Amino acid sequence: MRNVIYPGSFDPITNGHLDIIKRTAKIFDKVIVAVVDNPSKNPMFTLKERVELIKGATKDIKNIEIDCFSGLLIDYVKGKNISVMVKGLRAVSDFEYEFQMALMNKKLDENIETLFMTTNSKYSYLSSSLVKEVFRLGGCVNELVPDIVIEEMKKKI
Ligand code: COD
Repeated sequence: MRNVIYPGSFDPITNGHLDIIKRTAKIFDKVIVAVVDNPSKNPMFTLKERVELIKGATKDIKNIEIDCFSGLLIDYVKGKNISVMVKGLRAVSDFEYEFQMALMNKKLDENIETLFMTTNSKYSYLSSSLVKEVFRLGGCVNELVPDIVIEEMKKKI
């Protein structure tokens, strides 16, 4: 069975994340979406809320599991006995950051591979931070995040 881990903050999940999840789920037997516990980043949504939003947005995908982790990603991946993780790439700026993390993770454990999946061009400009900023300032984010995310953001603001 080929399983893959898709790690991130997902604060909140966007249609860009969802697109990567759906395409990855077609390639692997199971996708584990791993939500990082990063309270120092002062997220809009708690860890539990982010997990619930992903569950809601992916309920039609059969081969998916939602989990969370803290500490080093590589330790989490190793603990799951999985050897592949997938990251999304939007632009050169993503590449520089992701490439650095991939090499560091490789240094920490040479048996774990990072695969990169390019963004869907529809979502190449999309990030959780921009969605939150636009929403806070009253802009429309209807086609950028799942409906349940909009409902929950309304409660926060
Ligand atoms: N289209 C395609 N891909 C996208 C899009 C989009 N529109 N938006 C985001 N993505 C990709 C990102 O490039 C990323 O790969 C993934 O989706 C998740 O994105 P985010 O923004 O939710 O999550 P990040 O980038 O904040 O997550 C970073 C990690 C949690 C992976 C990282 O901080 C981490 O590994 N933390 C654990 C501590 C650790 O091990 N540190 C050492 C690393 S070497």
